[in-house]
Amino acid sequence: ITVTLKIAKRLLESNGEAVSGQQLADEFGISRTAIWKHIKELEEKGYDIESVKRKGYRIVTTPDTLEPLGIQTGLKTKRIGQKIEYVESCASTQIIAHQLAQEGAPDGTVVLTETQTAGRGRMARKWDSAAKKGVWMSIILRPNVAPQKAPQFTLVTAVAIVRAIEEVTKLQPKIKWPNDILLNGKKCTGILTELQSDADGIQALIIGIGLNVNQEKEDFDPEVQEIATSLKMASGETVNRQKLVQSVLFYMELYTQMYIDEGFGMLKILWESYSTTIGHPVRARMANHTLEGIAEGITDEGVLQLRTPDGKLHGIYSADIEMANSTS
Ligand code: BTX
Repeated sequence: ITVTLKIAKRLLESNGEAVSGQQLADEFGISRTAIWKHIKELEEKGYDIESVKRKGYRIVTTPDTLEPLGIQTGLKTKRIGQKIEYVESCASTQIIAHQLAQEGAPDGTVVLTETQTAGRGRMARKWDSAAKKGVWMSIILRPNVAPQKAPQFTLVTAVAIVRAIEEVTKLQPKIKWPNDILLNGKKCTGILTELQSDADGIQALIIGIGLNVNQEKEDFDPEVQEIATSLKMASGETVNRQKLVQSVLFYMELYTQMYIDEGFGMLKILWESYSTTIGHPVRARMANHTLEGIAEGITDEGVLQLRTPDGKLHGIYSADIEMANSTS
């Protein structure tokens, strides 16, 4: 990173205390005038820096970007996010992450962008990714688990995101099986888990997360305006995307490690506690038939258990779920 960014990092790590120009000059081995020029450069980049007389410089706010410096300062993880690939714009962070994984990127590598021109959902659906209003991110994990354990990472990711949203805002999101996170019944987050595997097992999991943060209704594509929401629309407050990413990465590290070490048990309980589906009558639309019944729970494999009125229990692997008002 450049000297300018190193100075920003130094100021951010002083926990709100001002650092004098002389001290910075000594530490970086350059003149006070040179320090002042770097400070001006940071201000041009969008940093709000206060210069306190006789005390020095203090960063009041950082620019609203997802650049690694802002994310990594104050990041409480050991693995996830230690390496961040940031691009201002791209087709899809999934494409970049797949490429990096193939080139050997380490476990925990994160790809972040401000906007995607070809963001994707499951089954080649489109993911609307408004510029600078959301978090468009892919995480590369290299867990030493069997390929059939991969689908649960989507459920574990959903729990991590709900916890992060709860921590950073006052909102209480719900999870709709398998991978939607909802606020007031509308979708605020999508998760897409993809796999690179060979005869030896999982080479890499590429977990794509699309989190609507500060959009207004009109920032969404017209075709999703009625079904999508953002944290700002639901809470009425602008949300700091850096803090949100830090929190998501923290819970991702905590819960994916818990899943790898201890299995799905505890996480299943957490997942079910956040779910809108479990305990309710639902309609599951599958490729060529529809089933209605009560969603009783999920199995350790993440399969939805649906009991139809004739008493039979069905395992649902893939479907679109709607809440049904009655099971008759
Ligand atoms: P999904 O298939 O469950 O959901 C896709 C559907 O969601 C779309 O067909 C559309 O109806 C709706 N939709 C599209 N955009 C939005 C939006 N911004 N908010 C709410 N609803 C929307 C979900 O797939 C998985 C999405 C993963 C997105 C991330 S972003 C970073 C990474 N890169 C990438 O290309 N995809 C992932």
